[in-house]
Amino acid sequence: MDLRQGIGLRKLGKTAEEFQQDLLSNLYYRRGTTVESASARDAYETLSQTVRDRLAERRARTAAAHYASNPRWVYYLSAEYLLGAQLEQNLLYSGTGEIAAEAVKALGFSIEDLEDLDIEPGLGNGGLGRLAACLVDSMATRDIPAVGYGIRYDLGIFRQIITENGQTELPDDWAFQGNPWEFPAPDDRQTVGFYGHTEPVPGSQTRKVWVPGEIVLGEPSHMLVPGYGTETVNIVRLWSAKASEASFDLSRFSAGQYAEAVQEAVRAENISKVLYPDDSTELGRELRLKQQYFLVSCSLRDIIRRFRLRNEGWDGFAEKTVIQLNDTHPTIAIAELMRLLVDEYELEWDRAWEITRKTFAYTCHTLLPEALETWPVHLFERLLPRHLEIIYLINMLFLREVEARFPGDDDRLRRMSIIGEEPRMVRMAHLAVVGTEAVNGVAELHSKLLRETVLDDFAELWPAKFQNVTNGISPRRFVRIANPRLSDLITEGLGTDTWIRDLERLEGLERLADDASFRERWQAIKRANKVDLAAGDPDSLTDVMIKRFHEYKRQQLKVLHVITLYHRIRQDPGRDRVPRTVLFAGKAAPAYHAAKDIIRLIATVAATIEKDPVVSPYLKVVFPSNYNVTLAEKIIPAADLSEQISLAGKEASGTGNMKLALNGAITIGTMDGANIEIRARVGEENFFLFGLDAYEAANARINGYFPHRYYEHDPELRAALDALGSGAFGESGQRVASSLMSWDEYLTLADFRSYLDCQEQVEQAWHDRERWTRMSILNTAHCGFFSSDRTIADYAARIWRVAPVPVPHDD
Ligand code: B1N
Repeated sequence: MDLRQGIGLRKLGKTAEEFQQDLLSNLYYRRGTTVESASARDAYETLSQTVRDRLAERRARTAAAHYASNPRWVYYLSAEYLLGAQLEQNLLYSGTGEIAAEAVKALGFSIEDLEDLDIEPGLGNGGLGRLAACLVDSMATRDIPAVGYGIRYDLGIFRQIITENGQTELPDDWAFQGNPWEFPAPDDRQTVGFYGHTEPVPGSQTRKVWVPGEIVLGEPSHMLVPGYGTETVNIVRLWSAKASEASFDLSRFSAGQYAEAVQEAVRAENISKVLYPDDSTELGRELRLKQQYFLVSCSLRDIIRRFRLRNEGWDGFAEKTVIQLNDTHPTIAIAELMRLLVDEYELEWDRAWEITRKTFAYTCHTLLPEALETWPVHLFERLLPRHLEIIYLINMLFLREVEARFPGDDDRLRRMSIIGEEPRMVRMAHLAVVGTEAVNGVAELHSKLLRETVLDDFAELWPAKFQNVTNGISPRRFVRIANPRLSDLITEGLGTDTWIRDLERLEGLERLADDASFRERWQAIKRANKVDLAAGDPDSLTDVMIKRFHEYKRQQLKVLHVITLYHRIRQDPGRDRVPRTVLFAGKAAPAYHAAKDIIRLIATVAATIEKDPVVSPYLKVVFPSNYNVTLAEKIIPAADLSEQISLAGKEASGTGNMKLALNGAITIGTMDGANIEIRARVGEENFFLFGLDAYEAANARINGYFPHRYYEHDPELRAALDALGSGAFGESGQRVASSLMSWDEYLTLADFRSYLDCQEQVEQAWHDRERWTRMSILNTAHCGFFSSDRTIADYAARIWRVAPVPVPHDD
């Protein structure tokens, strides 16, 4: 199928000469400059356009194939996307890497120089946002008709600078110089209402008219999401808030009141101004609820518009549409679809409810109580008055259902209600469970704990609704792009590169773990990656902990380990030791003071060790600034040891654990999240396990947990905490110590000894480098399951019930 034939459009060429021609043409006619005066920026923009054009052609064919087959669609709603840098990915996915390099060279630049100008859109916080990006990648790779919807924040996750004083935050104006990967689509703009009041509709029990008090426009633009090794190119559609023309107050402007004249417009556009920089916590702020509703309102209207292109009426809607809610952030969509169907399209309530419930599915990403979103009823009532009425009605009918199943069980009604009492709150997770067809957790343990704890009443009522879909990661970005050396060796070893699309094929590496020359090359690649990273001695054990800073993840446990190593070296300087480079990277929410104290403490410990000539030959602590997808791609290939040391039962899944294991790092970890599944696959002899399990951890307080006891009974722990308490590592260190000694919410001290003993085993294994390298190869070989392609196959088969729609080739 060649869409261009009908309109006589020239086909974009596959040769280096043709690519070069297009590059020059873009340089002259779109960029408006010449070869002689082209800057690196000109070259970057022009190269990006030239690559983008090749994907745009595939995008047009994809859209045509989707239109022709009128398929069932997946719509992924997420407040966050961490897509990563686009240029290298799009060169790979369009197969233009080599010809592009040649063409760019002729302009006097190298691809690597231009890749440095390719800024990643940091439209997310951490794992949840990056998961969304991996899933859209895999949906395209699996030819699933899908659109990802999100918010185009002007300012992404803050830029972090680490100094001896800890973290400072700067705004991330990521698109300051433009974003060549984006297609604005102002024609598809939507209108969103907020505030106001509702009015009854005469003769109707359920219909209402909502008269909003504020109107904001949502303007979409999209980024292309190509599949790997297939023709499909899907999109992620991101909404920007724009003030309507009417919000500019011309009369005030004319009277010289310039600030007042634009006040309303500024307020409207603030909706998509900045990403909330919190992760795994909930910040009950009005602007955040506004963002959520803005995303949902724009996206649902767009989904309905798209449905109407090929379908009439509402009968087919739930058959043609599945909307996946990425955590509770877009859950207001359930009330919004009801509002659209009942109020605007005048469907009967029961029919609307049947359609709504069939359309949505919900993924929960946490167990932490502080991350379960709730909104004060009074805030909801003011901002979204009609939605609150709809939620009340949904709740009443739902509680009737519960009452029928469990008559007289008032306590159960209270527990399950969508509205919590004292203070009155809307519980978004309850709305998400009630209004969807399927609910899933993100790793086996997490899904089980959801059923047994936070959502137990719901699991009892609707057992079939609850499922597990273990997370995964894109093998393209986190192996092929991040680690080209290892990728080439794997391809050579397996005799094929099909593993990039079919990651379970990595199993074929198992037999190569016994091949001494293969092991030698494997080890040499790890070393070369460490040289590239330039974080420390490439022959030292590179021990990495890269993730958001949160007390439940227990960076503080790692710090206690580092301080203990420091003490041991000082006490016995002559002994032969395993040299280690401990690398921390990650951001803390700006208002999360305890996490920022831990960052500052690490910076102080790093400086103290650096200055100490006795210790520094064996131990180095590094903390590069501004951890993001781009930096992760540099660190992960260089890691020997992967720290996954959260308190069991707290990390829903983790995905960094998968990225590191797939790149041959060996995990030291607890029985938490997906660690358990990694260990089951790589084998217990290839995984360093320590600590309490989730049930032991949950029972610890019940049985009486006194952190002081551990302090008293463990001299090394005592020495570390005393050093912190003394102020030797600054005031942050004192605060960290006092928090650990007084309450220790995440049982750090309880797991200290087990963790230290386990680190001794790590060093034993490291001494035997042949053994270590074997373990490393086997980690990669057995982690193929953690491809997000498998995750998507699971969602497609068990939750979405969608089939792929192949896009025909161009010749
Ligand atoms: O989602 C990831 C998991 O791998 C991690 O274990 C989990 O911690 C993470 C509120 C969150 N859960 N909840 C959030 C993010 C932002 C926000 O404002 C909560 N992130 C996770 C992918 O499943």
